[in-house]
Amino acid sequence: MLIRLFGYSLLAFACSSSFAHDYSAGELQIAHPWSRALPPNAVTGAAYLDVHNQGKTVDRLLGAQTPRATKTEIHTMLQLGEVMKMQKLDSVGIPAGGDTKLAPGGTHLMLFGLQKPLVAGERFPLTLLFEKAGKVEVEVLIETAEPDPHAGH
Ligand SMILES: [Cu+2]
Repeated sequence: MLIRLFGYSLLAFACSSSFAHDYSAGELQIAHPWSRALPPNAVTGAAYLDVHNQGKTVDRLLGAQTPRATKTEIHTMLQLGEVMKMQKLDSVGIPAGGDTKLAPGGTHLMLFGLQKPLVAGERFPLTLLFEKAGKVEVEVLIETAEPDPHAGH
């Protein structure tokens, strides 16, 4: 019951179109949260999304939580010689008037201790915590491949 402890956001709301998968909270717009479908034995996964900040000051993503995983961390990828390593971040900035993209190969939300396999087509709730915009509840769509940003969704 992690989600109950963490609480629901009063700031977040989904667009009215049944196909839209975007959220806004304060000065932030969050586009298409998604996660890659994984084999049933996978114990860790990742979630991705785009955040646009239409405000005049920077905001920061401080963390996230979902009942689908025991722990969620912000990670980035670091090139160490020949290998890419993941490194935990305390926060990630969303510049004033700018965008921050959480995507495969870059900054992502790491989901540790998956409570259920990530099956394509399913959705799960994710609570994002921003420094200024506060808590934002979104639904993560599980997909087999990275969604085309130019396709309507
Ligand atoms: Cu990671």
